[in-house]
Amino acid sequence: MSMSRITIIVGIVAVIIIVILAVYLVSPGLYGTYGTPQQPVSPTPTREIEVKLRDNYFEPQTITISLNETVRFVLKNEGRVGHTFTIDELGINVRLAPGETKTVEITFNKTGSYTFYCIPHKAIDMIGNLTIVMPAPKY
Ligand SMILES: [Cu+2]
Repeated sequence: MSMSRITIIVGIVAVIIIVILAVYLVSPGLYGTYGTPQQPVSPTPTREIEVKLRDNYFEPQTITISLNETVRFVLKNEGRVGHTFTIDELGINVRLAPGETKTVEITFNKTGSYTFYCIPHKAIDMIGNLTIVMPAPKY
């Protein structure tokens, strides 16, 4: 093998190594050992809960959710007047005309409790309670 051929082979190998290193450094996370994943995982609902809005109460009126659950609330206005599903602390305010159904997804990442209510009927007790609890341990 001539000297010039060895030089060419060494050159090609060097270029390949440089390309591999460049790809590795430019795309951290692809290999799992460098950096952290850059895209947050979009939560998929772990549970669907139907909430009926009637004249003038919620059904159910108490809802218990486990910590870190993502819940899709299916809100159905079965009344003859407009109602809202409102949770001040979470910035949620869904208005529903009679007969209307809407969904809202919420991820609960701290324990505690929230009041949900209907704006026009809060004064006559159209109120419910959401409690977020630690999930039962799995054995
Ligand atoms: Cu109402």
